[in-house]
Amino acid sequence: MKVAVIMGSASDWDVMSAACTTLEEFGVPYEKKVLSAHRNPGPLAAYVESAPEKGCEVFIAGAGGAAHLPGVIAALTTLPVIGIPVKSKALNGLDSLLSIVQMPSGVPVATMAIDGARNAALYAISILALQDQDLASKLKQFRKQQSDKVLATVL
Ligand code: RP5
Repeated sequence: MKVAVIMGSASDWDVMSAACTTLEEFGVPYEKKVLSAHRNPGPLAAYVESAPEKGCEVFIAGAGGAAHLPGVIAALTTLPVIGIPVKSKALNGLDSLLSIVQMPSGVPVATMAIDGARNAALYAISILALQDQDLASKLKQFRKQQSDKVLATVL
């Protein structure tokens, strides 16, 4: 795998699945896992610390509420961590967003929009594309198709 996709609960899957389908679209090998920072701190640490041995180069982590999962992962690795604030029931994801985006200086998490799982995968792909010409070409082609689609719009 190149990317580890971690979510705090199976209830995050409806949002997080978009990251996985996007990675599949680009042929990026990934592994998905449900591991909670507060319910499974030990197994989470073991997973993050062993992921590089399996080829992992980027982490994508999604959580909602007091969403400390991406920050805890970032504390355990120097690999890039991309955080997805999952929309919560009580505060519509504002709690998740602020928990993830406001990382104290020294341990960064690249924070996406609320429920921004597709962009998380695209950002992971941009990182991997720095060292992978095929992936860089696919990404350029994707952007061109996206642009062409807008330009071809007839109202
Ligand atoms: C977080 O709490 C999870 O990431 C999820 O977004 C939220 C609710 O989890 P469940 O109570 O549905 O398991 O840890």
